[in-house]
Amino acid sequence: MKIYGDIYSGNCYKLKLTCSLLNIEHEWIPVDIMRGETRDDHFLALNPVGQIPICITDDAQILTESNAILYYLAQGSDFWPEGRLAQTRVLEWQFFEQYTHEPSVAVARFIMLYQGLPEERRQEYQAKLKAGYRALDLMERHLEDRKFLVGDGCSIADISLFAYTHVAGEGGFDLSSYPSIRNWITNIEQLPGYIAMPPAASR
Ligand SMILES: N[C@@H](CCC(=O)N[C@@H](CS)C(=O)NCC(=O)O)C(=O)O
Repeated sequence: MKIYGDIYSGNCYKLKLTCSLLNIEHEWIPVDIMRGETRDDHFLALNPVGQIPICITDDAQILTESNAILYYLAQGSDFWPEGRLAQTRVLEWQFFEQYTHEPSVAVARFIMLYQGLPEERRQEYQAKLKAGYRALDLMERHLEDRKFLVGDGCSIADISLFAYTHVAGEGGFDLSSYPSIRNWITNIEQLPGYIAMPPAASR
């Protein structure tokens, strides 16, 4: 299996983390979005959308969309819980991640960490912060009396949302008033096989 990604991108790191937690062997092929590597002909032939991550399976199928790939990786493991209701709850959180959380928390981080908060994006950045805090508030309320987002164990819902939440500080978010989120982050970091995203300074 091959995974094309940027380890500092939460969408890509969530695959790396899942492979590590589930002990799935793979070749990691680094792609630099800042150098336009997702837009060259070679990459566009693999994913016409021009985005990472992508996964090429052992039988040469090209998979796109990080949360769909997590589903592919987690089938048959505890990270994809049994039962129609639990599975639907996992999907609810994953859709929330892609439509509400990632477009604010990850984009604020991109503007700050990758682009250095340029003047022309400051207004947009403030709007992303506001929307991001709304998403974090919702997670905080849900996690007040829970160890993980769905059921008693860690699922791919947690992995999806962990990816950008645990580095939200790099986007200017202050998690000090989110104790339940901070406990949840620790719960994930303590899982056997956990692998950290390398520090942003090493980018
Ligand atoms: N919905 C996609 C989003 C992927 C995405 O936004 N990828 C970014 C990196 S985090 C990317 O490839 N950006 C490069 C570009 O759009 O040119 C997923 O979850 O996989």
